[in-house]
Amino acid sequence: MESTILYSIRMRAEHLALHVSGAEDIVPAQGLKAAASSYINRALNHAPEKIVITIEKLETEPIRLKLLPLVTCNVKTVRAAHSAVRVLLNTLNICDEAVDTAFGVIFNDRTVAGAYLIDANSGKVLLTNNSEALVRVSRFGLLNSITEELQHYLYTHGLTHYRVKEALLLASKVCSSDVVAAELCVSDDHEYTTGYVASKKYGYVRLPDIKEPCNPQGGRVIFLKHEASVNSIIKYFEKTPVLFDTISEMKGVMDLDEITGSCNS
Ligand code: WAQ
Ligand code: MG
Repeated sequence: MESTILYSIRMRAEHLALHVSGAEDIVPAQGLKAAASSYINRALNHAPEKIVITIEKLETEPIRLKLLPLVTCNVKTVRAAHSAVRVLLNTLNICDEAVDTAFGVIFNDRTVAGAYLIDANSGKVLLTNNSEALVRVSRFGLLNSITEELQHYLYTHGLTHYRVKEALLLASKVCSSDVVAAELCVSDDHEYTTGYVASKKYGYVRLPDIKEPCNPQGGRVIFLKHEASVNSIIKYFEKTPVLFDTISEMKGVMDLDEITGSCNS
């Protein structure tokens, strides 16, 4: 693997000038065709007017990282899921104002194509050059030799949707930064009602029923421990290539207090 030339391959598709599908990976040259073809198939499910595939040779070796452990929190209603979000975020030292700001930017009718950065202590949406610091997390992929193993673990827990794998990778890159307290995600897909709270401490915690079906609202928020390094953290999220080469524990369904309790030692 040492001297293999690697490429970042990214797809985005648009329908009525809105982003409707996206995907990305880091692969060697011989993996590009298969990746491009699967991305085109995926994009075609969204009746796109435009599909953009970008392929770029990586100029630096990707950092090798471990995926977050995964667990599904036992919540049965939207109300219970939202309360679990608050408990998880509060135990990660994210203040109630920050949780309120996050719910406000996620559950509204404005669709954006990136994640908001919110200060965990003040609850303020962070700004760069006087505009909201929306960040598009990019340049991450899964080492080919562990792709099947990860698929196997996910399938064992009934997690067959491609969204799970991709969100786990994205969240694992986000939480690898020491200035990140947590990430909160709600899909903007009408029918996809599972979201997550990810953090170094609790891993990737899936929350089924984070919204009602037929709700097109959604979004992502990254909570930062302190404001100082917004520009460098954006650069890390957007540009630094990260390749995941190790899988962490994949657990089944657990109660919230087991999840928080098991890590509170
Ligand atoms: N970087 C930053 N923000 C993004 C990115 C990105 N690369 N891609 C999407 N977003 C933001 C954007 O605001 C979307 O509106 C929002 O996230 C949701 O994106 O069962 O499907 O692609 O474990 O709809 C998570 C749960 C599914 C999976 C996430 O998100 C599971 C999902 P979506
Ligand atoms: Mg979506």
